Amino acid sequence: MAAPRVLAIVLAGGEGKRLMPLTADRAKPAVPFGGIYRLIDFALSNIVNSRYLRIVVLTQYKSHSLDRHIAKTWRMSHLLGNYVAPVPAQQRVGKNWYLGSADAIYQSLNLLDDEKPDIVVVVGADHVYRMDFSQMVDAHIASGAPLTVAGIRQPIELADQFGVIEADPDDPRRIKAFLEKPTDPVGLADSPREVLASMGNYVFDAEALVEAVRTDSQDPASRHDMGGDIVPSFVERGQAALYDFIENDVPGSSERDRDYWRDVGTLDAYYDANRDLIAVVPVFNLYNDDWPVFTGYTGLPPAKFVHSSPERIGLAVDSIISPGVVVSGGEVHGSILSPGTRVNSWSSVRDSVLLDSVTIARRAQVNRAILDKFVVIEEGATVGLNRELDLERGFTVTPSGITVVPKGTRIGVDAVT
Ligand code: ADQ
Repeated sequence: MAAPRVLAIVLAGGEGKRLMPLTADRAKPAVPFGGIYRLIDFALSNIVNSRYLRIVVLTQYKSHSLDRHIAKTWRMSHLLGNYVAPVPAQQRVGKNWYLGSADAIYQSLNLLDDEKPDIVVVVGADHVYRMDFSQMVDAHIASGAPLTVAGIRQPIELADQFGVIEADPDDPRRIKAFLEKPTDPVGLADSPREVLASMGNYVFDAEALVEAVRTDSQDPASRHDMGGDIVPSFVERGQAALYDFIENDVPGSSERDRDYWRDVGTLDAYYDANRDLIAVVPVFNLYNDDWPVFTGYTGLPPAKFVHSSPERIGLAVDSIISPGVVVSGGEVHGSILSPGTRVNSWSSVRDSVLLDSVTIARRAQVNRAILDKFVVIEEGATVGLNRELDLERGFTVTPSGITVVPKGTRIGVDAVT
């Protein structure tokens, strides 16, 4: 049988309210991650590494920095028939401009007409993981179902953030029931503290997808959401198959990072997933050359560390340091430093995530904080040492006590501007 024609659709229009202030003026998939990446790079790298090279990215909310990143990083050769095309919402006017993810696909159905795929792989853009979608596509074809949903076990406390899948006990590859973000979830029979969560990744027979989003567009009661409306409609008709992520085996994965998947939906999850990258034996290994994570290369010079007298030392340990960073006589521990950041003498950065071009002046201290782009911590100023003070200064402090400082803020000893 000839290989099926596959089109990949990346849903990249999410607002990411729970990641505020990092999403104040960028879409969630454009949020910087791991020093040099944006969240969307993980989904796009998975698709490209799976050898699917026709990709549309549906953008919507505050998509400027996302569009720029895609144009700079992900341009492919149209001459070879390969592309990554950002497609903005089709500019509806009025309050219906921003509808759900199924509406985003409906508004872009002309792309399916042009491309005429047999199969459409639909994935979210805000997760950190490795997945070979070709394995899921093979399982989808073998199942004979028009829709396959990828599932992964997650702690039951998180069930209200996910679509929860109930597999058919007589045929575990069939989905018997699906509840979007249930508040009273039932745990798995063999593990009551876990549920099987939808990863927000789907494989559709193209015709079935077109039919489903067309029908959904006519339904005034629908929220036009993939997880809330489209998936349940297939499940109700007994037409949805399950693909368990545990079956996926990506080249170069270790025992430790094989099943890694993080929904970085909250600031704490974002912070934790960043720090997963720096474990001595990483829980998520960026150094897997068999399944690279691609991103834009900035042309910045290498990172540099200077000063090593007894009086002051410029160093970084248990950390990720990006190109263009200069650590000059300050100390960095357990942190992620993005391109262009400066750490100056007698300062200290601990257990923190610093986005691009942050400046830490002399004798400043940063502890358990996320600093967005262009933040300046002035000489002798601190952040993250006193949570009450950080709240008084108007910063977000997460439930686990991480202080988040918005883009461009200057923190002085006496004032914040
Ligand atoms: P959520 O992530 O809460 O749950 P949603 O906000 O619709 O669902 O986001 C899904 C993806 O679609 C994200 O990548 C987002 O950026 C994108 N998106 C949202 N609205 C969009 C729009 N109008 N245009 C384009 N893209 C849009 C979903 C599923 C759950 C599943 C979790 C897994 O609904 O069933 O468990 O993902 O994280």
